[in-house]
Amino acid sequence: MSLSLYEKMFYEAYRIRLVEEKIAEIYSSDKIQSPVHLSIGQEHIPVSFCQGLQKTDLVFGTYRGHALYLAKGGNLNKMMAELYGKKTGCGGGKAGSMHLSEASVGMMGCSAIVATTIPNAVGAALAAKIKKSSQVILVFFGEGSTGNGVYHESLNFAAKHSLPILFVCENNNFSIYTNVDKIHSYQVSTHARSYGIHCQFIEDGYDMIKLKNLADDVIGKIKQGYGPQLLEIKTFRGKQHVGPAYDYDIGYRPNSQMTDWQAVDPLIQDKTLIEKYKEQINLEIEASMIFADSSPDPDLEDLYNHVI
Ligand SMILES: Cc1ncc(C[n+]2csc(CCOP(=O)(O)OP(=O)(O)O)c2C)c(N)n1
Repeated sequence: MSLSLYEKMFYEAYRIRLVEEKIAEIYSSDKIQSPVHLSIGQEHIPVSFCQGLQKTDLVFGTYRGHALYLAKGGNLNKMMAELYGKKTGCGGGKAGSMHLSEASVGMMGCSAIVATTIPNAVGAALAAKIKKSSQVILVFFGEGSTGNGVYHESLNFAAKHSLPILFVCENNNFSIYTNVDKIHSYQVSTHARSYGIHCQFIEDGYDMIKLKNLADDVIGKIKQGYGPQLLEIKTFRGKQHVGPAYDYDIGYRPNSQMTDWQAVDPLIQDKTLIEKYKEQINLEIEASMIFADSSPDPDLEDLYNHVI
């Protein structure tokens, strides 16, 4: 039986939610060998954007990359093993949570250094254009990244060379603990227009179907040669910037923001689909943890592999 588009996307996003909730639950056990930046509250965005992509289309992300890795078709066992620092991980246990990649499905990488994958993505878009491939390149980043010079250089270069790239800004309103209004004198999607890039701001970012249709439309235009585009999506980071906890008790954002999010998040509100899929997904997650736990550690000589 084929699922409706909504149910398919719900399933994929809810699977990521449960994976990250499990990561948060086991974090204090120290099985996970790196810091974790959870995307709880934002996971439906990569899911919506990756629906219409081919394996050959390329995505780049940030340290908050679990959702993008899984949405683009990355393997859960390999992701969990990577978090555990194991040889069977997608980066051989050397990349950790912040540097997930899986080139075979077009997940090209993430970085702990803010904004650095934006020029990487522009480079991939330039290569796609030179090769006359039909690929589109997507790069996901937070609004805080737009304060980095390389973001502006990247937008300018992409616009000047009319590259096949979609800039996806997940605006969760915070750069760590700082409200973005205290940092930037501009709104991302308004400002980026000055580079000649077509931009849209999506205020009600929790409607997955709407987001998917918009992504398809914009990606279709890029594939037809319209040049780069930028979408800024209003969203919400459910947990602390880095780590497994909620952080509403420390005072930098009001509790009401959490309740506003919870009221609109389908992964909280759609009780019917939650009941339908929770157990099945949790079994898959348990299996991935057993896989990670029973995998070997990297060998000493692995330190010298994949380095120039
Ligand atoms: C070049 C650089 N500057 C500063 C930092 C420290 N830092 C890590 S995450 C972060 C906030 C980034 O916020 P945003 O881009 O909005 O992404 P979010 O964490 O909200 O997803 C900062 C300043 C860093 N890792 N790299």
